[in-house]
Amino acid sequence: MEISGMESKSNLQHSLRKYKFVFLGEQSVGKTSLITRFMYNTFDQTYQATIGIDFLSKTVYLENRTLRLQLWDTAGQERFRSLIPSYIRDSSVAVVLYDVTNRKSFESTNRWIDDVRAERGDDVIIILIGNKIDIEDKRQVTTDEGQAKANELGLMYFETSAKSGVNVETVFVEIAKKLPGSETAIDGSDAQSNSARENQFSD
Ligand SMILES: Nc1nc2c(ncn2[C@@H]2O[C@H](COP(=O)(O)OP(=O)(O)O)[C@@H](O)[C@H]2O)c(=O)[nH]1
Ligand SMILES: [Mg+2]
Repeated sequence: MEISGMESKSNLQHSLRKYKFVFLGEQSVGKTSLITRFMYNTFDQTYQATIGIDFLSKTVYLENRTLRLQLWDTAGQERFRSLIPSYIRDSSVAVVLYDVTNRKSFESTNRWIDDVRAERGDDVIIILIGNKIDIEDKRQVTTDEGQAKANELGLMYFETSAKSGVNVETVFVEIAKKLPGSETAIDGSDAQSNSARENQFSD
């Protein structure tokens, strides 16, 4: 459906396509920080544990398209892992993060990628992200290693710093360009327990 400038706000909101993004990866790799950088362009050094799963929404305008992104932040702790498959189930995009200064977090990305493939097969865009590239002197995973894994598994690959903001916008723009048309978009009927929070934070 064509979105015209004359349309009323409620109609416009109704016609927006929604895309569910899930953010996965070990605890402390920077999932919440990356989302916060993208949403509010801020960074908070203090660690705030994500409790379970929560989402925020953001509307983005890109190449004549208006997209509504639903960003699902997950906790990497083992005690929440059993929840993950049900959240992956209707996702359009899975963003799998590791910390470039923590090799173990890089190795554990395979588990998350396997979970996504198990639930979504090829009906999902998977992005591998090496975060915290501002900490160059403690780097344990090279850019080439990250790129090689992404190539092997057929994923998009980026390196970011949620702290400095480098590449964060680029990641979302490049993903948005790859988003398919309505066939795999989430429709408007996603009212659920998190909707109060969505309304609270929507822009
Ligand atoms: N130097 C640096 N620290 C980061 C970066 N991203 C996150 N952090 C820090 O790493 C810790 C964990 O980040 P958080 O976003 O909570 O990780 P999550 O558990 O994956 O959600 C926090 O202290 C953040 O401030 C980054 O790009 N660079
Ligand atoms: Mg978190």
